[in-house]
Amino acid sequence: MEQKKQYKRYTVTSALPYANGGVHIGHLAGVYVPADIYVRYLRAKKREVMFIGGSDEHGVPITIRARKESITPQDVVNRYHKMIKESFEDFGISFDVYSRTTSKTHHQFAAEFFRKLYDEGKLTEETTTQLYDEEAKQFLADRYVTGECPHCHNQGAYGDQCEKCGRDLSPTELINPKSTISGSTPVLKETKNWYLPLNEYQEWLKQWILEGHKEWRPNVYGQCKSWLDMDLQPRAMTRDLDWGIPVPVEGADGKVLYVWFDAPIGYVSNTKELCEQDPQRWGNWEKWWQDEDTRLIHFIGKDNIVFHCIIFPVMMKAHGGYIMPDNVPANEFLNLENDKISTSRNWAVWLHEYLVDFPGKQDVLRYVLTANAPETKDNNFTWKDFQDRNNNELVAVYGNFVNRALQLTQKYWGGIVPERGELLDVDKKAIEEFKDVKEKVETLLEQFKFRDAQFEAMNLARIGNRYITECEPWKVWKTDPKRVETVLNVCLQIVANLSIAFGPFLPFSSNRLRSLINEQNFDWEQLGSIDLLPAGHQLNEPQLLFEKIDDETIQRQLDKLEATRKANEQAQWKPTEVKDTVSFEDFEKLDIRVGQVLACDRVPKSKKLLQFLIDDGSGTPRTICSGIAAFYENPEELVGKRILFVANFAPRKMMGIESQGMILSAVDADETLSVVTTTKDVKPGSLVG
Ligand code: B3M
Ligand code: ZN
Repeated sequence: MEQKKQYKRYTVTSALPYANGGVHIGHLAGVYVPADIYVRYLRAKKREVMFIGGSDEHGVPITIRARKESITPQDVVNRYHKMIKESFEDFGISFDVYSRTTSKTHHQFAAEFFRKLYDEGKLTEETTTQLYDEEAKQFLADRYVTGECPHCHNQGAYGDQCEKCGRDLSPTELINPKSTISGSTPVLKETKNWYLPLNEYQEWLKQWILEGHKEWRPNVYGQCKSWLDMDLQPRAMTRDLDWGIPVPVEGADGKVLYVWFDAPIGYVSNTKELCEQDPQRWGNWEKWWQDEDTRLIHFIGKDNIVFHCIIFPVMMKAHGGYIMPDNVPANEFLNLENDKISTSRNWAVWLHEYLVDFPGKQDVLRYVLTANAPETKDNNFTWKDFQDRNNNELVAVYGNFVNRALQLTQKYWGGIVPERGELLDVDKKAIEEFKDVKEKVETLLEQFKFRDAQFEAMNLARIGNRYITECEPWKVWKTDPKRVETVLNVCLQIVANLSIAFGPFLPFSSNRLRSLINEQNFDWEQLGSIDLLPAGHQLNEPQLLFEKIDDETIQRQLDKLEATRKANEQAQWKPTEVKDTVSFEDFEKLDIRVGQVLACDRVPKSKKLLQFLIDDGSGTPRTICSGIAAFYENPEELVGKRILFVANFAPRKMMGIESQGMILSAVDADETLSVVTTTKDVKPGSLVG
């Protein structure tokens, strides 16, 4: 739907990532690339816009990581704030401000915000019982309590969730709860906290969102509706914790503001910080947050919808004076090779690692993540798709067209833009086709349809490719050089248009393209024009805009993920449960012996079987077949080894060979097998027991 109102300026926020890890492709695809495309577009349209980012540096996960590494939470956030900020810069995420919630400005601002709500009686006080660690002398955040899940009896469930059965829990539901800080059993203790009575705002929220914002993305609107169809409950805005912003109220020692209270206020305090740094340029912060002529847009991932559409708006409404978000274009999730991206399992493509492996290829990733953006449903990133989109779209369509146009101009006219003569139908058709690219891209961007918008930009290159292929200037050159002048002139106009159209999406490539055509000063409004490069204009030496990515490079990434998967399997592996008790007599019925391998070969025509010839001490070698061929590439390596085998199984035929017993093997965590050997050179035939 069209936006309803003419706004004077735009405040664009993107979720503040937790400073307890790096950023990966999921972050970029979900939030930062679309937000960046949008603000680059707004700037190109000469709209007044502020793009706000920053690190979220409070919350329990940060304290847990600090404890694990025996450093302070401040150390943790210092490390990751720097790293995250650099990654964003590297990928051209063009924040006007990127600050942090541990800044002084923020602490003060958030505390004042809370204090105002408190003073005006907008918060309710409630005393509840919470788990308390008497040894560590502190209340325990949900994540600091583990115990047995009451549903599936997983022993390692957390106080907020059981990762095995996926159910949400509260820490008091756990069977046998333990504090992860001291290991002691927590006790229940009363504590007082301050709550935001969301229930009092339910009707207002329904009106504002369900009636007023039917144009929001269906996933966002739907999530809001399902919240608002239930009765909203008051929600605690303070926590018993020692990391965060101290609650600015008498008698609240040892309590901090809830991280989801202070984090969104971070958008505002970061604005204030920027305004104070450069008031000339930005004016005062109020104009960005409290002026009805400002359009507020939040870019977030779907797990943050309730905080940005319900809780933060209620906070701002309760405070008074603030504008409400006009849209919250939240994305769904991006998976990686069909598996959920996970920081703890290291199942991710980290931006800092990507740049080491693909230096200078930021735009390739930006392109692929937008082409495959999880706008309406969860989507999947695969390295194969990454390679295909690079090779078949960026290289074969965009890069190839630009290269042909520049190379031919170089070859025939020394890189000088030729005159455009009389236009034939084929020229007119191409020009007609790309004229409405501007309107298409704009309409789609205004609707937050970044995928489709980028597709339209690429369409310009497709038009160019079709046109140049149809006109075949390299053939016509011999017979009609005048005609070639016209064709190349049109091609070069399309090339120049591409540098404008792709500007918001692929900023690095657009800059390079502009230096190749030796013209930096295009205006977005010129998009669609056929007079961007005047005849006689000198271009620079042609260079490739994109390069192919080969199979080995992709294979290396797949191998890296495979190694991660293996490592995870190993880390998660637990021995199976011990079987039912058996008597010694039962055990004694088994005749297990030591044998020495005399020969070991693959059984012809079988992928599975190895044929062992064993010295079992009897003087007659024994043949045993074993289905472990997959685990021994060179079966000969087993020759000479002392192994264990069951000697009293009835013989049975396998692939026509009579097998007399069974070789004992151990099953490893990844289900690979290893033949069991002895630690001393025991005589073949010796009993095992
Ligand atoms: N740090 C959660 C997240 O990174 C949170 C966002 C805060 S936005 C104010 O998903
Ligand atoms: Zn469970």
